[in-house]
Amino acid sequence: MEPPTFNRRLGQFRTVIDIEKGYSEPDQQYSPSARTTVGAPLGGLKKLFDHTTDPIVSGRYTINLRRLFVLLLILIGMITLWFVAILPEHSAEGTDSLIQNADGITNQDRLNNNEDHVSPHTGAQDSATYRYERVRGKGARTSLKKIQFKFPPESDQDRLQRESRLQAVRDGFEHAWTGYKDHAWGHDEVSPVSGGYKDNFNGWGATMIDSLDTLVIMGFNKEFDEALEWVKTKFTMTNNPTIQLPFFETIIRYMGGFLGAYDLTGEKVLLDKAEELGKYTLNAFQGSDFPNSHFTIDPSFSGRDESFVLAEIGTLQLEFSRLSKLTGNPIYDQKARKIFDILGTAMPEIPGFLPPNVQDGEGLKYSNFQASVGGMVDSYYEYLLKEWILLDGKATKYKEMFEEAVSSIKKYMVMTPEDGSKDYVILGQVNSTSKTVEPDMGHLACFMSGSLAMGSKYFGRSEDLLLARQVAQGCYLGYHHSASGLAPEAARFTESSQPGKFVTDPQHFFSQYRSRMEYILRPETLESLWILYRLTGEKKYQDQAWEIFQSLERSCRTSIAYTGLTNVNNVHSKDNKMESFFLAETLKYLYLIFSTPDVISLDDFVLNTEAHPLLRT
Ligand code: DMJ
Repeated sequence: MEPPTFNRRLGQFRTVIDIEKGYSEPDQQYSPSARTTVGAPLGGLKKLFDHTTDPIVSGRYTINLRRLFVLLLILIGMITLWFVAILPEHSAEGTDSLIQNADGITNQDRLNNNEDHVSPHTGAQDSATYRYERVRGKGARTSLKKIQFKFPPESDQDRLQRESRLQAVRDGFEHAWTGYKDHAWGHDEVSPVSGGYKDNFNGWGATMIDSLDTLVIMGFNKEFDEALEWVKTKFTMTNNPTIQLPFFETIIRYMGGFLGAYDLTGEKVLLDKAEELGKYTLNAFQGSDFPNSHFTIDPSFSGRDESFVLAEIGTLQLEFSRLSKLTGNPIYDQKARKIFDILGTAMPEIPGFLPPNVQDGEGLKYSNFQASVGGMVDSYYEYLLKEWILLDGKATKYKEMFEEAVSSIKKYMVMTPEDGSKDYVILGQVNSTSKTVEPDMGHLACFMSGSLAMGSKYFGRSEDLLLARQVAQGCYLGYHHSASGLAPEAARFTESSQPGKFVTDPQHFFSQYRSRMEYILRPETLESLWILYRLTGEKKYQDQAWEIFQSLERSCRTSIAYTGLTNVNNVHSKDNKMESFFLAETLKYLYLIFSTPDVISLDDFVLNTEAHPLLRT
């Protein structure tokens, strides 16, 4: 295996694929400091025992007294280091590593956490190396089987094409980041057409925090350090302690952003911020096991919701469980699991499907609702599977809940085109009582292809992989057939007289009169293409992603950054908005689909719904 070399153009290390393992890793020869530190002390010791002119006899060798003194000092130093730094950790491990608290967090976990807290680096080069290794999963531990495709060695031609696409995506991110930096630094969003900014997500710098781990993954180390400095010196959550903050967005963008960036860099301030935020988010739990949709920093201003949006209460589990693992404070993990445990007792009309609005309580019945995997419910289904993965397969109940939902998706939600094509399907909206399904699929629902694909690998459900491919193809066609090359917010089709089938528009694929025509730079289709590529190794998914990237360049790029469109069939309909998830997710998934597969491997990380990678430990 060749040692990795730093590629300045891509801002990252190039590695060579290790055929046996199926992924790339840096060669030890890379580290010059490792080599010198191994060689130098031995050489120094040898010199101490060289013949001298001022001998004290010691067998065959003569020893210089001054050198002997130096040797003794080194030995004393090493013994002190042993007692101060290494021994305490090991003795703690020996005495109570098996003690487990009520929530399954062992003291061994805490020790592992402490490893994470150790300052990872001492200088610029060290931090770059640390981040490089971390992005490639150093420190990940799991007992679940590996699901990524074992990629064979790449041809030169494929590599050149992939790297030029990777570079183009990286340039795109740099363009968006520069626009944010120049026009909106420290604010939530840049306005990509007019310039200026918006503060619509707490005013805490949403784009900054949401982008931290993307900066690390793409090797923008200097830019990351600038953003980190801003977090250290300027970021605050307490400016307005009575303002109502959206729980869901705060968790997925801010807490997820801090945790993802912490897991890739070990920068303790990021964990401190996540923990401080965690403390405030507990204010959302006001006499209920479910969190309110809004919370305040000052708890005396928090109200009490009567009903709860499923996606809002079912999309904190990854963040809260990881926060507990990293801090050793079990409260977050307990809150997260309690919600899923309650939802697991629900008795809906269709097994596995829950309505967009739910109540707090065990064994509740739900009927006559519109079931989908799109807006208001989407990431609840995503987190059932991902929480099971993050908890290393131990929460069997969540796997069962996920599988039950997948079985109902297959039975009630899948709609096929009337023309008989087997290449693609859509996931419609089901009435839970009549069981009728309508050909209406939101862009958000396109994430489901990726979850189906991962579930199929973990649970050996090979037919689910076929469905995942068909769903992704349906989502991709929504892009392929529009004038801008981008898919609408909700693609609606004409109903067929045959149940479970739909009719496509001959010109536009979806019906442009019935659909919600805006595209707000959403990532879900790219997310699924990335997962499918990593699980199957099929280049087709890279090519589709590349087509979408080119559409973004053509239809959404402005002189400042990238903008959404109010109508995907009109490239001039710029909405002057760049959501932070464009940098956190859309460009990240694009970058990852053209990276080597060891970068944020699905076998090392679980990504939260905002694409923040959480290390599996
Ligand atoms: C993101 O904030 C998250 O992916 C969320 O789960 C859904 N909406 C946006 C992206 O579309």
